[in-house]
Amino acid sequence: MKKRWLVIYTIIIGTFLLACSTPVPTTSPAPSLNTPSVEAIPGEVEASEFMGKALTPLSLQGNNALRGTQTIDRSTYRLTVNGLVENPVSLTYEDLLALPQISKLIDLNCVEGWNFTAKWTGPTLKSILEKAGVKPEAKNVIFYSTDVEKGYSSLLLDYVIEKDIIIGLKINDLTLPPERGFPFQVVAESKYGYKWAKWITVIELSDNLNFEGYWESYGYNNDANIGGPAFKTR
Ligand SMILES: Nc1nc2c(c(=O)[nH]1)N[C@H]1C(S)=C(S)[C@@H](COP(=O)(O)O)O[C@H]1N2
Ligand SMILES: [Mo]
Repeated sequence: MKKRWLVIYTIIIGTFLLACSTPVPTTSPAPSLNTPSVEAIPGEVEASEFMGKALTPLSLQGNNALRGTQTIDRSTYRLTVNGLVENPVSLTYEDLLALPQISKLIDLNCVEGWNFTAKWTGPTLKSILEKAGVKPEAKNVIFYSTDVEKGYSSLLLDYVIEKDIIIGLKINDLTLPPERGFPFQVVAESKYGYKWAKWITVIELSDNLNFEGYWESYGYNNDANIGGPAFKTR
């Protein structure tokens, strides 16, 4: 009888001690893939509207990363522009910030069906390519990222120039967070999300119109026009 009470007391006191020593979570549950954690940079305020349209808050925007978030250091980052150019260049993050910055209101549409509306700010790809001087033979722009070194994706040079395609250094007025592609994401308007390359370190000018990036090599359409076929048609 005595022994039994000792056991019961031990269990009660033991449970109490364990409960007290278990740290109480101070943060919310781990965010799911679609709710990236956004750490605000001091002094930056997220825009909630642009050109009379409500923006999707970053906390509600989707996030896709085939090999997880890539962490790129701002101070050592270099963007190389090479291939069919007059003189290859290597640009710092500050070089990108020093170019004329343009803001656009554009929806990102993932081919999986989710989308969001954001304000994107950054220089045009044209202004970056001009620094290297594009050779007339160049037809295709290939983006190399830290998660896909053989070339993540590509966009036709004509599309890049005619549509004044920008790179997004900022989204809703906030510096692009690491999980969203820091230092930038290609704002490939009118194309499905898989063309919106993130974590880019090299831009290659090429005459190869048959280049296939990561998703394209798995059968996704190289045109990737929103409303058009998601997969290769032949
Ligand atoms: N380097 C790289 N870029 C990428 C991806 C990726 O996995 N790696 N995912 C793409 C896909 S499928 C989509 S829908 C968009 C999503 O952008 P977001 O995660 O910033 O919302 O990024 C695209 N860019
Ligand atoms: Mo996507």
